Amino acid sequence: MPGSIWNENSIFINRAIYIASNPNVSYIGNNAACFDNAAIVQETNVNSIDAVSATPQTIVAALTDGPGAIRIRGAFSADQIADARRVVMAHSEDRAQTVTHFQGQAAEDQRLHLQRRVWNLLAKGAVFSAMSEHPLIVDAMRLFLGADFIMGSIAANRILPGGPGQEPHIDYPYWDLHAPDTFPLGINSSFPLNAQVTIPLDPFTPETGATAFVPHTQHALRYPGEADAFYERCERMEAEPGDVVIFFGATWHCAMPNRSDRDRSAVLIQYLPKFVKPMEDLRAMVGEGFVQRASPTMRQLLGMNFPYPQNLDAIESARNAEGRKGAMR
Ligand SMILES: O=C(O)CCC(=O)C(=O)O
Repeated sequence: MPGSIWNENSIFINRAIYIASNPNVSYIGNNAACFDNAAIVQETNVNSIDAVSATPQTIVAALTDGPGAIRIRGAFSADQIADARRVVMAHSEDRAQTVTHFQGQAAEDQRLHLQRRVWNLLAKGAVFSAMSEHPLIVDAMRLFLGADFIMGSIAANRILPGGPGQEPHIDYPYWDLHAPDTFPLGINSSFPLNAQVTIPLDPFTPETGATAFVPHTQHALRYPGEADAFYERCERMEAEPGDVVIFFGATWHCAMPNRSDRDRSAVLIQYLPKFVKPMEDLRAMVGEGFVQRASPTMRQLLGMNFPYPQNLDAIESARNAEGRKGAMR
């Protein structure tokens, strides 16, 4: 394998080439038909692309047959980034004790305070609505997760100088797949149940703790373990403020330690298909006023296009709620 498939101007190797050139890797994708498709045997340079050239199709290709992640240059303005960063810093200055994930080691080492989350960002600034409704991202998510996809979480992850990295993992709803018996028999990544968006608010470099990921690990859905040599195989999601990284959360990844003398913050957005229970109860957290003012896209992101679960027993008037014909939910 080439040393890096993530750097600027490099090309990514798609799944078929990756597997062919790695005989020891047992990434047998779930969609066997892909291997018969000559089109995906071509190398494609979509792992880093500018916002003007990116299309939903290039993004989805990178998440499915590509390495699992794509960086889009220049998706957000300097003003948006500055606005978001100001809010995140203000809300995390004295809130070291928020819930976090994959930080078992940091908790044991008493270093949790050097990594801070800011949850419920929609309620903390209009810029976060704009970020989550970015038209290119929304169109890509419609293609990847289905037209009625929802937002499961929008939060910031701030790692202070000297702050710890995370345990290599995969994301919600796969995040406890280390207990596979709690998932349906035969679960696989042939269709996605998650997409992640990282919007760096500070430079993401190896020194500041840019997210690490192992390309192509999304093809075989599995929680990474000790024997997987994550740190020897990983690439870094290096990016500048204004860029956005979109990845399939089934790709092994983690935040890395911040070895610099500056903060490293990012907005993290989780998107899900309409039927997956969201991780943050966004609809309740934003409040009624926000919902009243919400755009049609935002109402969809809050799950309002998909009205289940419902107390069907409490609906008084008889009606047909589902089906091709005459459905009224
Ligand atoms: O902040 C990062 O670099 C990644 C965070 C992440 O993967 C997570 O919290 O699940």
